[in-house]
Amino acid sequence: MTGTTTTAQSVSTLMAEIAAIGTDAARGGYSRPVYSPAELELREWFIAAARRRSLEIETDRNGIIWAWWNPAELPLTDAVVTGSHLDSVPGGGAFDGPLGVASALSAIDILAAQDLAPTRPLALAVFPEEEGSRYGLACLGSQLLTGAVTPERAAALVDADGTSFAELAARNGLDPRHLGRDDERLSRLGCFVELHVEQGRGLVDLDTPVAIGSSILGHGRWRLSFLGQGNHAGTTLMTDRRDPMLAAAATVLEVRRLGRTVDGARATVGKLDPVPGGSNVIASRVDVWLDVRHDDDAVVAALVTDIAAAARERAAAEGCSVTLTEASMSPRVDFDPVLRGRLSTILPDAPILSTGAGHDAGVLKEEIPTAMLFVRNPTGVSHSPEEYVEDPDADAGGHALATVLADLITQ
Ligand code: HGY
Ligand code: MN
Ligand code: MN
Ligand code: MN
Repeated sequence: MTGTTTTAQSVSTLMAEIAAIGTDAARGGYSRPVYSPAELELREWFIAAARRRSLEIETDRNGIIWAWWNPAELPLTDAVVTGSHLDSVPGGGAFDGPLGVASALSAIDILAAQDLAPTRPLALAVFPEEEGSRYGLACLGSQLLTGAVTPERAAALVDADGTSFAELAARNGLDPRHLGRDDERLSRLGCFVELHVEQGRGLVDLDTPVAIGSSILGHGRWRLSFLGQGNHAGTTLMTDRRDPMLAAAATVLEVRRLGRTVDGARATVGKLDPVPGGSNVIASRVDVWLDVRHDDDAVVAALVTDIAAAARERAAAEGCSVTLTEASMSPRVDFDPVLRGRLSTILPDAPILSTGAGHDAGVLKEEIPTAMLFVRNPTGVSHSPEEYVEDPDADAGGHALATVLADLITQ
């Protein structure tokens, strides 16, 4: 037996422990924005579970939690890392993020019960603000770690309440002056394998519980701000208006039309914010958040250009103006072919699937070999309360992850 002092827990048991944390009665599903009470409660849950497993726990300068399983007391280099995120989208599902964290804990229990002779340390990592729901920038924690996002850019991000990330980070024990690329931390890492709920129907159609990831679509987020003339809904004649809501609404329809003209493209407006937002007020401004994805980054860029041109036309038609601001752009990611090949050898029955969802594994790929495992979601729905994983599949995912980790830490 190597290194644990707790009874082994299955993934489904661990997931049941957090099922009540961050439920959103108004929207349905879960709302666990980064550093919200719900996400902080999940962090505490993770830390307590890691402590019960005698893991060495530390939170780094960017708020990433690292829990080390290193029974052979090896030097902290060339580590095998697994984990995911605990924050969610508003009204999201139970599994997007937490399944990868629970699977990592359960995998440790499986490894600890085996007579392994690790030659590499193992770390569980929990990355903050993967969804970018609070600050609009996806994978903020892992992007700070690698330097893909500068501390200046992160510190200046402001949430809907006007709280900057610097302020929020300081409130949660971080020093905003020390955010950013962490070469010492990165020097310890050897490879990263993230387990995640599948956010689609691939495994349902293939009738199998676990897949290996091949690639992540290129994906970005932009804000279109339509500017018009705010005014009174009752005293302003229809002919006297410069209503940005109309320009925004027409552009949303254009996003769908243009998105449909490109094979394999995903173009979405999921958030629209009129200012000031009174029901008896003609808006002065309407912000529209655009999400565009495709497995060819050039196609993403071309589609955004076309959408921006359509937005300018629709704005001009309403006597309004529009500005386009890029919030984030993550290029297409192909996971490390050698590591992916190794996972295929270890899990020969696991099919290979690409994903349209971004992940911290996509960010870390710039620094170390990364791979992903996906677990069957019978609804095929994600970023919504209907997201689901059946217990046997959750447990199968935990065992598959443990099999992969056992191989990698003893290589
Ligand atoms: O939006 C995404 O692709 C991921 O869920 N953060
Ligand atoms: Mn996720
Ligand atoms: Mn997500
Ligand atoms: Mn992720």
